[in-house]
Amino acid sequence: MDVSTHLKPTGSIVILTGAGISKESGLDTFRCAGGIWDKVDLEDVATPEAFLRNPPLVHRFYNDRRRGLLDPAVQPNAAHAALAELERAWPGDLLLVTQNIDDLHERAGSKKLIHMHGELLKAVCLFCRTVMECRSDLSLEQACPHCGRRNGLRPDVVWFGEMPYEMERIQGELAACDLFVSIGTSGNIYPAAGFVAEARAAGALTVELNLEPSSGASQFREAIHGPATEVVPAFVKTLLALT
Ligand code: BV8
Repeated sequence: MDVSTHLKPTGSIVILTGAGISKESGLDTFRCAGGIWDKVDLEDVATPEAFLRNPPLVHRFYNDRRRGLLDPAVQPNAAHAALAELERAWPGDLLLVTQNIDDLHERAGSKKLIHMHGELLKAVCLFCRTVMECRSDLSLEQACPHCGRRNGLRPDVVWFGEMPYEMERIQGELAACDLFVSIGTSGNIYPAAGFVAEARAAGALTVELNLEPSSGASQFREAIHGPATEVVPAFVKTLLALT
């Protein structure tokens, strides 16, 4: 494996995760058979226009997912735990960028983490822009606890047509990394799907860990296919054997 022969223990690593890493924790993916976009049209629930058109429908979509995430049966899995261990043990820089809005990486212990598509357990007020914890249902009728206005609370997630969070920081890390690892993402959503090209242009090794080849599989130098709870711990073990 090129990683074993080319990556130095002082190398910097950027990891991108998608819905596939949380699948074995019991959370649905988007584009697999029976996934989220098989049940609802993203144009109806995951755009600013959808929220303006029918806020109760959008709130119901995210309220259902938030309740699902808070089900005690949903716990971080061995892949989340392996990435937290890698952050603790890797001597070089490491940044974990997730497209996921669940909190399973945090609960597994990851700290150097960016939620580029926001967080299901946070809400934002359209009027005062305050971001707050949110562990119960949201509705328009609720008043913002900070400015007191009603009709302004929405999930703090990035919808289609909205700018993902911390893009400058992410692109700076991609331009400087020695290894880019993509885990559990179909490679269909931009700008995340373009990160592999940015990392390659910077001279980084690029590896895809996924159940099956993603849409961007041909752009990766290496690919390891299988369930995340198997391939991620094995890959982390290979990396830590270099230190
Ligand atoms: C933006 C909301 C611009 C929260 C989501 C080119 C450049 C830039 C933008 C675009 C572009 N082309 C098109 C666009 C627009 C658009 C886009 O990408 N459209 C697509 C349809 C082409 N992008 C945007 O709108 C983005 N914004 O670009 O803004 C801008 C510029 C200036 C000023 C303002 C704005 C915003 C994109 C974010 C949208 N929000 N979600 C939520 O509800 O969750 S996207 C949604 O898809 C989720 O966030 C999800 O994370 C993301 C990606 O999906 P995946 O995570 O990959 O999940 P998927 O189901 O697809 O795949 C799962 C994979 O796991 C599969 O491959 C499967 O095989 C694998 N798997 C399954 N089980 C396992 C497994 N792997 C391992 N183990 C297993 N057990």
